[in-house]
Amino acid sequence: MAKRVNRRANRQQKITLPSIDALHDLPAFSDLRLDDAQRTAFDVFLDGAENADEMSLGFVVRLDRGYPLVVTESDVFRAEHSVSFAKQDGEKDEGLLPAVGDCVAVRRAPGHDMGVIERVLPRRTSFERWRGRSRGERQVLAANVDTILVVQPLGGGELLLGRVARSLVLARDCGLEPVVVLTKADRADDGALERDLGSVRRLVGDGVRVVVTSSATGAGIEAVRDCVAPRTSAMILGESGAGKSTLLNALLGHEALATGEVRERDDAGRHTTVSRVMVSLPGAGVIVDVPGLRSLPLVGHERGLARAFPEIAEAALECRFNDCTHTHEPGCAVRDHFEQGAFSEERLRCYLSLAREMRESARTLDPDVVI
Ligand SMILES: Nc1nc2c(ncn2[C@@H]2O[C@H](COP(=O)(O)OP(=O)(O)OP(=O)(O)O)[C@@H](O)[C@H]2O)c(=O)[nH]1
Ligand SMILES: [Mg+2]
Ligand SMILES: [Zn+2]
Repeated sequence: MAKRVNRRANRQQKITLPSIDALHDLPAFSDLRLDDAQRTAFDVFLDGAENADEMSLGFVVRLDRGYPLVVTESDVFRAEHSVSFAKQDGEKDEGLLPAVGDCVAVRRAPGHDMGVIERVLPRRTSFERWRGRSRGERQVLAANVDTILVVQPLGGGELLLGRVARSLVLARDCGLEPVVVLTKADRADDGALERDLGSVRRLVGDGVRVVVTSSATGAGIEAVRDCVAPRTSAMILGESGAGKSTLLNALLGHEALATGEVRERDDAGRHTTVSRVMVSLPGAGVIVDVPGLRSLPLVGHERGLARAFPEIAEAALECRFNDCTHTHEPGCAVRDHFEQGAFSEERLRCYLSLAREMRESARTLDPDVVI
């Protein structure tokens, strides 16, 4: 029995990672933004570090099966995290481990191929989701990104408006700017396109850009590029098969993600081993591609809900009952405002459904919902 376990452990260690030479479009250190807090934190850390001359500032630009690839001003190399890492402050929170986009203090001893990440420097932003069955499990999907490209495919049946709304709440909760990217426009006829675009626009309002694209015809690709300014970074969020990697290839002008990326169509959402890949777009910023995410539970994202639906959240403060569900209660200001035309039905419907979900997840602490 013990033997079998050992053999399995050995096999797991023989993971082949893509060779660095085969990776194209990696961002350079100078493509990424370093802020004052990060530089200061690095200087402070350096002060107390042993063999400080082995230490550099770097960015994590890929995670292949959890293994970080780091770029520094002068080099690109694989790294592992220092042993003490996961236990910083006595916690074993996955949120403390390096995520793609992280700015890190990395040590590389002379003659070593591998680096060791000693510290994750303060995150300017952190895009996270809850996963699993307890409140404690949060996953940082990308660090230091500015924009979330919320991808939804057209022409595949009913457009999942609720999914768009949920993604906006997650982005706003982390202080990030969402942009809705409707992909595969070539699959939708004019009537369907108009209908879907109309309902998305009524949902998101004027404050969020909506871009219609087709990687097949090239439509809208430049409009996506315009959403990712030089020296900013974005992450693509969408379900498996939504066309995220294809969109990225269209932006790059070649099949960038061919190096060992296996597209997974895992409807059960069991992406336990994942690659997260940051690429640098010609004439623009960087984008992080991640495997499709099915489950995006809302747990305690009230701030994101209020930011994504500010006029509804404000109206809710005027309701007679402070636990008003805005469905049947007397003195409900949300329904009053809605009847006066203050916001669309799409906004109201999504707001109510996400607010209900959050009430329930707060009660059961089981955010593992599938949408
Ligand atoms: N007709 C059409 N098909 C597209 C378009 N974009 C992507 N596809 C197809 O959609 C399928 C999925 O595309 P991917 O780019 O691999 O999807 P993904 O979102 O990266 O999926 P995961 O990596 O599994 O999360 C592929 O068969 C693509 O050829 C498009 O604009 N038009
Ligand atoms: Mg993909
Ligand atoms: Zn109400």
